[in-house]
Amino acid sequence: MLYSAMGKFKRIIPTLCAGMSQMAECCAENTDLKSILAQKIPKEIEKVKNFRKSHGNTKVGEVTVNMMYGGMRGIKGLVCETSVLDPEEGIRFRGLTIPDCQQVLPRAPDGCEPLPEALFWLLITGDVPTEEQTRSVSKQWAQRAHLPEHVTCMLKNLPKHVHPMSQFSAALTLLNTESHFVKAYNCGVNKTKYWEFVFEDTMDLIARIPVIAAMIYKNTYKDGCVPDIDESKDWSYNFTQMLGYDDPQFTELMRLYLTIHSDHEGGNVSAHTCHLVGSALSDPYLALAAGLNGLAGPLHGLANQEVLVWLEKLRQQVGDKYSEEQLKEFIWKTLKAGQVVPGYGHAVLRKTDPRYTCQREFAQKYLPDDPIFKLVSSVFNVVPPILKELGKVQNPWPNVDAHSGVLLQHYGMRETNYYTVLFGVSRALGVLSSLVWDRALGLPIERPKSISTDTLIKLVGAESEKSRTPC
Ligand code: CMX
Repeated sequence: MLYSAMGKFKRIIPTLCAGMSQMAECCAENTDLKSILAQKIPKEIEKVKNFRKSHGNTKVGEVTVNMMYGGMRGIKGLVCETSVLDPEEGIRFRGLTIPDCQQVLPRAPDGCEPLPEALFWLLITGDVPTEEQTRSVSKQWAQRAHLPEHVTCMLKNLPKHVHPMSQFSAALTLLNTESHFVKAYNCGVNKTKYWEFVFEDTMDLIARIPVIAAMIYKNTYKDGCVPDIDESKDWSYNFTQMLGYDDPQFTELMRLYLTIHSDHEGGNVSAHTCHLVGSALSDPYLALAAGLNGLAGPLHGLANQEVLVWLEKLRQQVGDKYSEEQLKEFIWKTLKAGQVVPGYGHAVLRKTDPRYTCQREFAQKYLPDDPIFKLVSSVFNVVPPILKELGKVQNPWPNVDAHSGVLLQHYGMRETNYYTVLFGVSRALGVLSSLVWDRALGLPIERPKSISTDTLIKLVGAESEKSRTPC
């Protein structure tokens, strides 16, 4: 039985849906995700093999000197199946936009937002799951959530001033005692079977992450008690209960939040790091921990913490009745101090991030009168023209991080240092889905070539420039 919203969706995007329903129909009765992947993987391996055979030496782009010094921006150097980021349109998860996902992915019985379990199924298989398939993932994650004593003990004993992202990364690193992949590798498993163990680690990891995240929250800011998981409920419900939030609206927000932060194609810092570290056959626990260490940087995921801190400073200065002039003055002060306006700009996007837009829609629906939401909206009117005026900013529009904090604080989560942990819980869905496919396709260790400036100068035939460089 196909999920009921599929019919509605087919009317919206007929061509895409024809392919999708075909794919889904062949697997729709099956709730065993691993066996579905086992059917798909050989076909995908064959497809890539044939493609490389016929087009292995076809050029897909060129590399300029600026690209090499400029963070490899624009170099097509990675393959990522789970999502694609269009500069104008924003993210598509396996071809579906965020509004598409909101329409077709299964929801909780009492909810309107997609379940992250369903998004995970979509990311890893390419199919929209049925309600039964989604429920089977919720159940598996609830059943796999147990943490070993050494991890809970370490978390309990960390000083409270250790940043929640450092706690998160440390816990994941320590948790690799549980890795199926490590055990299988040490027993000499055949490499064609690596993906199966990475898949098992992925399922365990995603199951355990909300417990780790809740422990960090409760130990650092509250009473340290984390309630048991209810196996009949979904991943986000259990997570919000463990965090100590009883409000069904906050749970709905988490379902949306955990869905939209999951994946942003392969080249962003967290995704690329996880892929890179995994390519050395470091296990999924270590690869994810590495990715999250990247997410913890203020130019990447930590920007959502930075935004709220920045908004709070702004609010302290201007209060709740402010003029555009006051906002402009504050923004210019930030820029003149040599800082970035957090939550604005993007390395790939050139329009407002649809992840910003859907969070704004959530705020308009549930918290239209929240003073910080109003401030976020006013800032949106003022920042882009100023960033354009600077002349160097490629994208003056807001990204996902400009809006997430205001929603969290509205429901009482005011611990800004914690916000990136929520981002990390979600990001695990995307980067681990890709990691399973990396091992399934047998991708090799990543090792691009680097050269020195002098070699580069020689390579492009600019030796005369070299002689002009100061000693
Ligand atoms: N405020 C001020 N200056 C900005 C800016 C912003 N929001 N965004 C870009 N710029 C500046 C850059 O710092 C750079 O200046 P210099 O040439 O003096 O170094 C110049 O504009 C060109 O940068 P760009 O090509 O437009 O942007 P990049 O691809 O190099 O960087 C990003 C992208 C996101 C790091 C940058 O826009 C930024 O720092 N934004 C603020 C932090 C933020 O919101 N990060 C979250 C991104 C989303 C995520 O990963 O979660």
